[in-house]
Amino acid sequence: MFCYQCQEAAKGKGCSVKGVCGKNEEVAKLQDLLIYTLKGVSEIVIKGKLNPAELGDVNHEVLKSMFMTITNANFDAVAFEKEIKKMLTLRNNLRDMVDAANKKGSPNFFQKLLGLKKEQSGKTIAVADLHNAAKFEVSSKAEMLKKAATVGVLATENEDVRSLRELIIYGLKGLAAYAEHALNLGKEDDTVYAFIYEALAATLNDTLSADDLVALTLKTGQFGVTAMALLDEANTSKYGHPEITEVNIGVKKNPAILISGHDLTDLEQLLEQTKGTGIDVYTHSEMLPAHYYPGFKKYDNFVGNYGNAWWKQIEEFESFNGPILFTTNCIVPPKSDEVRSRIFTTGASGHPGCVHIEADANGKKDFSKIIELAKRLKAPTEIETGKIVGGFAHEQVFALADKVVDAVKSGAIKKFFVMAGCDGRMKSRDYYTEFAQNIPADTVILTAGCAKYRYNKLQLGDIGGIPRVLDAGQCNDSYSLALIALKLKEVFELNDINDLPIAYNIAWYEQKAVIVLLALLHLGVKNIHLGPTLPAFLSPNVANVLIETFGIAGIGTVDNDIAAFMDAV
Ligand code: FS2
Ligand code: SF4
Repeated sequence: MFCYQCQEAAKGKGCSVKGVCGKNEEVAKLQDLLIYTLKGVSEIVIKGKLNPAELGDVNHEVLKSMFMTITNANFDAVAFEKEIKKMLTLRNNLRDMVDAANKKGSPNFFQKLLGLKKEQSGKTIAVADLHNAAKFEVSSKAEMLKKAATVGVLATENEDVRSLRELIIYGLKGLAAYAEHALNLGKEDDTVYAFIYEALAATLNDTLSADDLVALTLKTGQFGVTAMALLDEANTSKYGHPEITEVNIGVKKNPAILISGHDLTDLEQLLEQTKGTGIDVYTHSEMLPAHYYPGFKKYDNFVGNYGNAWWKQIEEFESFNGPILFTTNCIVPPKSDEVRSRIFTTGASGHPGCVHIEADANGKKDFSKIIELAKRLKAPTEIETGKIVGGFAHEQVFALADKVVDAVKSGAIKKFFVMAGCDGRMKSRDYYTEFAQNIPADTVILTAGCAKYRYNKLQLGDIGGIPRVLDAGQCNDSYSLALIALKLKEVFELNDINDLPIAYNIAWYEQKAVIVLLALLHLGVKNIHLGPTLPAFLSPNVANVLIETFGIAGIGTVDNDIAAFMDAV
């Protein structure tokens, strides 16, 4: 195996024996083969000139497949085996579709007479001309693993081409995750599917230059913005705009279910099914921002947030005592059978030994098994008390715009720090807590994603009633932070988003942070600092392009970085 898609890649280079995340060799290889299959599907769509608007099931399954390969989403080899088979069937159906269209559209007698080529007469691809990704066949797991060993990341020999291809693929994985959440709420955009096919197919194309791939990387960022906007629209049209909300971090006396991950439709269904049962529901990690939506406030049993960022779950799930439902990443493989027996997965997530709950044809999920188990288990053990405040997504901040603008004009707020992204278990991430503690008192942190847990429980106070940590929501709500920046640019009548008193010090871990980064680059944001380490998948040359073109930098010491940020603009 070889995997270097996340920030914890072994020795800063890549995991080659077992993932630091817990992913084993078999799952890593099956993930590689699934991605390869998706590239083949994409080539057929592109070369066969198929219309993504007519490919419903294929589009949806591509999103799910991509999402399954995101770090910490799915550790279940059986689920990958099934998904590869499903995608191969869909791929072969597409090929047959193009073949049939070819036959129908072959030049007729008159076209031949006029010298028209096949390309001018219809959808034309000969199976023989397709890339192996669009043609290979495997029927057993052993064959899958054998094939996978030849098609992984290292199959691309040139390290710069490999780096750019993987940067695009990781961005697409994040994009697919956001598009899948939007889809679950009934919102989709065919241009997003069209781009996924274009970009995946391009990663098979050996004739593309590094410049072509850099352009495609930026286009990935453009569609990242489209997907985040789509999800924002899906979430807010269904559940209302997030508003300032205090969330309880202590516990109540009832038995309870903990819900983790990012999917709000899963949460809604769980709340509907637990209503009136005497079972409370707590959010975990990236699900915390659900409390900010008006649409969830009507549920009396939606009582608080339990624990911290994903990587602390080994201890925190022990003390939660009740069942846990993962709607997406980030799963840490449980250490005990007892905890494993309390973990349920759904959607793209999965783990061997944990019950997986599938949706029916209408997207409905039956969570009764989780509820029954909760009734038999103890209430959560309290691990902390108090409240945290959040809900500063775009509309809420726009409502406070006058106050914010006055504070900037009067000098009460000197700078904003965008500290969105992910948290992780590396000790070096203490940097972010220290950074938050040490930035001047006249600065404000804008956050989103699970990165917030490094400082959202510090008592950093407020500036004239504006809290010094403004949490917009989940990692995808980084979109809100971009809208806020664009709004401030408009209010202050600036030509360049980089002239605002906003500094970007982003923590990354998995591939959703990659799409957030690419989206910010597409929006013209420069001088983003990325930590705690730069991605292992950036070759020195590709890293240089990012440094020279966009001013991307790593992190240094807290004191030096704060001094440099405060000196800039
Ligand atoms: Fe955090 Fe994990 Fe949000 Fe990532 S809980 S690192 O999934 O996407 O962020
Ligand atoms: Fe290693 Fe990260 Fe890949 Fe897991 S996802 S195998 S930790 S690089």
